[in-house]
Amino acid sequence: MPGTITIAAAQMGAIQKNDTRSSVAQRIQHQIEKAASRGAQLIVFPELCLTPFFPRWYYETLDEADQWFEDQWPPRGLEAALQKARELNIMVQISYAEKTPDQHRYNTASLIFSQGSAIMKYRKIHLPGHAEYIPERPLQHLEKRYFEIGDLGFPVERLNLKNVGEFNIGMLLCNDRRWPEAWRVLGLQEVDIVLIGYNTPVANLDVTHNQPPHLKVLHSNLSVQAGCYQNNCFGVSVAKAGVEDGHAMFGSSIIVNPFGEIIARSSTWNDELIIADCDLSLCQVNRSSTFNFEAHRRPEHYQRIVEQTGSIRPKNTIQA
Ligand code: ING
Repeated sequence: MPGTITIAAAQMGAIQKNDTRSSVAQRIQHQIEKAASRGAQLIVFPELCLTPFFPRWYYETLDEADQWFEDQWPPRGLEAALQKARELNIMVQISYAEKTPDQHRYNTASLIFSQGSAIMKYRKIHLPGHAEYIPERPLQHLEKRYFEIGDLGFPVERLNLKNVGEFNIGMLLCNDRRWPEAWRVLGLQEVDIVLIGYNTPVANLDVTHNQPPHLKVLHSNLSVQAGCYQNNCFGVSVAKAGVEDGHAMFGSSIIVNPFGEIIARSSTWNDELIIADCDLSLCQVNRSSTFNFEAHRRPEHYQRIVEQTGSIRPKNTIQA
């Protein structure tokens, strides 16, 4: 039975278009050092933690957008911060725009183990927004233009960590957290901890409905709390917040336990570290009762979930 792992969610404030890589790397290293000094064994950074959320801007060609992509490992300028993490024996998850040697572009998260140089990678599967410029939108959201759909599935790896024991870890990115299917694929692999970075704008992405801002935070928290409760796992959901070049993104970084309870939350839109001791034995409680998948799931009735993409309403109408 695994023990307790201390996890740090390193929320980041805005990264402006003109911020230098060294200034961002210094912020990241500072959070790593602070987390380690507070006993964290794992630190999680937001989606696109090295750059602004550049999919809000339209670039005619991918070459123009490439300025925001990492085409080397470790990412340019991050060597010292990642070396410090190894010295302090803390695992680090960073997320960034990845350009592979064979010219593929992904919205990627990488978990760097504290021992050795091995990493675990996840490439974002649920890409929100659109691929072409839409003039009537208050804000462009061009992830479908710049990124390919992730090609690694939803991996879960089993790690053995000193002073903690063995546990299973998985990753999601931003919009993924809104899709219960993504959580369930991780849950069916007995994931114990799900790491999620996000950049979520306050402004409305939907031009037809003016959604009040408080619902943005509700839906972000709801998605993670439900995902954790229904899949017997902890969630570490980390925002890039603040106003980037005039565009506001909300914070509300949270750490959630397998009962769906928020056990730590941020209260600013700045660089802010939230830390929680996560007792991984709690993942077993509902896994052997309420959400014992083997005992209670009925896949023979779930065909639609895999066979259908869009929704299809009933063909016939009954005079009620
Ligand atoms: N951002 C947002 C997210 O899923 C979004 C996009 C916002 C979709 C609000 C729907 C509603 O949090 C990213 N980067 O996925």
